[in-house]
Amino acid sequence: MVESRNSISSLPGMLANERSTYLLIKASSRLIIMLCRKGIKDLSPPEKSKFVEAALMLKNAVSSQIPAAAADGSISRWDDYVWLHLHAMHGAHRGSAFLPWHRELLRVVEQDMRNAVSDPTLTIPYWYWTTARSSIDPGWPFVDDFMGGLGETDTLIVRTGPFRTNMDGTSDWVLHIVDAETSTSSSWTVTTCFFAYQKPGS
Ligand SMILES: [Cu+2]
Repeated sequence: MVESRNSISSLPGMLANERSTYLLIKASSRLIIMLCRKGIKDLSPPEKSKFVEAALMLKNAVSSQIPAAAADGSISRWDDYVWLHLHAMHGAHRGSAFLPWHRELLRVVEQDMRNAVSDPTLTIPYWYWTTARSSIDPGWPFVDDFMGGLGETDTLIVRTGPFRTNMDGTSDWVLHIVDAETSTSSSWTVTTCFFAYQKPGS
């Protein structure tokens, strides 16, 4: 039974910030706190920057933990997930496993992101893509303080935002795991799909 829905800030001493909403669920005699993921438009600027920080931490500061992924070039935990997604492509897509497989993947990624920034309330936001379809919508993810812009028209290389590739080639989001089958185009970074496997060229 759902008891209430409120800001976590009203639970002093438990999870002391206002970043997420929660559901307080009564199961038998226990109260369970279930964090609720938000739409992008409902994220505050600090929430956006914390999410970006967590992604960059997994990409650059937390080492790969899957030996087979490391053997394929993964150097970080984020690379691990890109590798995992790429190698699960046929089993995790176009079938009944699609939803549960991705749900579990995101749950694990989300927990890793929380650990990376020591924030147990961080949640992966939603993109309501059926309504947030252009930059005039506050839920549009491809902005410079979140996923970055759409990228160059011809190369698709992202040039703005925290995941950009600079004109001199430097970047905080260097691609290490690539899809050999579709390697002709430029990079799809997180700006294209949160867990899209990535193509070389950035
Ligand atoms: Cu997938």
